[in-house]
Amino acid sequence: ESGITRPKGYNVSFHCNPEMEKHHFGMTHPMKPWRLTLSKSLIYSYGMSFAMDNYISRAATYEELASFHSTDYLDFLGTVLPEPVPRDLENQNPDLKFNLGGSDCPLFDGLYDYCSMSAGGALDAARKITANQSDIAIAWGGGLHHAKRAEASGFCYINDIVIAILELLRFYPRVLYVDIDVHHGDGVEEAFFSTDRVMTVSFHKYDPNNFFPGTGALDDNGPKNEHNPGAHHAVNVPLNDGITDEQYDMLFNSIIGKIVEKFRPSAIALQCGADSLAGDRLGRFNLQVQGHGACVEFCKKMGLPLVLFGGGGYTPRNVARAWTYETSIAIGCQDNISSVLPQHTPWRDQFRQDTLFPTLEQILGEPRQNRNPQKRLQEIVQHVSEQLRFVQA
Ligand code: ZLM
Ligand code: CA
Ligand code: ZN
Repeated sequence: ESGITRPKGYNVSFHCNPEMEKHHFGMTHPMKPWRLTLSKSLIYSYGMSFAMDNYISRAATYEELASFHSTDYLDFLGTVLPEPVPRDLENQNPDLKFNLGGSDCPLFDGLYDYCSMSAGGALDAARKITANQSDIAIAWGGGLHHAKRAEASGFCYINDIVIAILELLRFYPRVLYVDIDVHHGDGVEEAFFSTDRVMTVSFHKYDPNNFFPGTGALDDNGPKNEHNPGAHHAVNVPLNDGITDEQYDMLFNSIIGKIVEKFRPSAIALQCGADSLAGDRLGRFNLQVQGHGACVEFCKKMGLPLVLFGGGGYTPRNVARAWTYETSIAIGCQDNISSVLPQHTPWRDQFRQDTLFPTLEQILGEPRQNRNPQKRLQEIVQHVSEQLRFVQA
């Protein structure tokens, strides 16, 4: 009916858990799991489920979570309950265990279930890839890149990406991790700091004193001490406010192209945080749905097994547009879908405009000033090229 057909010999799998989407971080907290429901409903409205294998993902088990996280942390995460009466001055609470319970990482009902479902989807996606049953596996409920082994951070409690990459490493010699969330992918970078089997690349807004998490400078490339094999295997692309589709596309293609050539990964894990889009509540960039999607298209063109994760994204209508367009790219139907949102799309009025590709003017009124001089972007490409001289496949 939708005109979307499944190309023979090319498999995309889609992993989600509707239970995960029902959790709430709190009324005014920027992270809204409901954005996953909005995204899925747009994806389904376009009829894309007929061109993919669709799975309701399991919750990850304790043992699976413990492949990365400490048991002390998991035990605490499994037992903490939200405070019956909201504390005042919660920001100032001096003794947050494992950084849990502050305003970024609040305790809420069903927290452990939410975390294990996010990780379960990511792990299911990775396993579909390693079983050779999918060419691209999608887990929009994952991508929580800040979580550390024994610490919650920046809305992330469990690092589903690290857990999924550890699964990929059981089958593949080398995995490339790419992160287009507007924030630095510090948790994933740190987890693989001492191995040369994972190369991590994050593109992010960098302003150490004013933008979370403050890490990810151009020359932070992995500890260079004591013959660390992971030295030089962290790539950071620090950016300023207002970067455009054209600039991002140039940077992404030239950097990821060079890395794939040199590092020769056997699989790619791509975190598609949608807070790098223009008009995001927390983000600062001027990316449009097309520019964000171009990163997915470029990774797909590398012809390697690919896992797509979600991540940030705080303006739900834009998150839904980006992840819908990116699902269409995974399937390969991006040129055949209408740029007008389907008439029967649930919550259609949430989208404000009826297009999948709103213009910057529609999104922002007037675009944010671009603070990325071309000369600086060239320096970044140059630095990465020089860094890659130390990398051997
Ligand atoms: N304050 N409420 C990105 C993670 C970004 C740390 C400054 C909290 C917020 C933010 C929380 C309702 C990913 C910081 C911020 C105010 C210390 C961040 C609760 C608004 C609210 O209204 C809010 C009471 C909250 C949090 C804004 N927090 C904006 N930016 C960052 C974390 C996660 O996208 O990369 C992946 C999913 N935190 O800047 C503070 C330093 C806490
Ligand atoms: Ca990033
Ligand atoms: Zn983010």
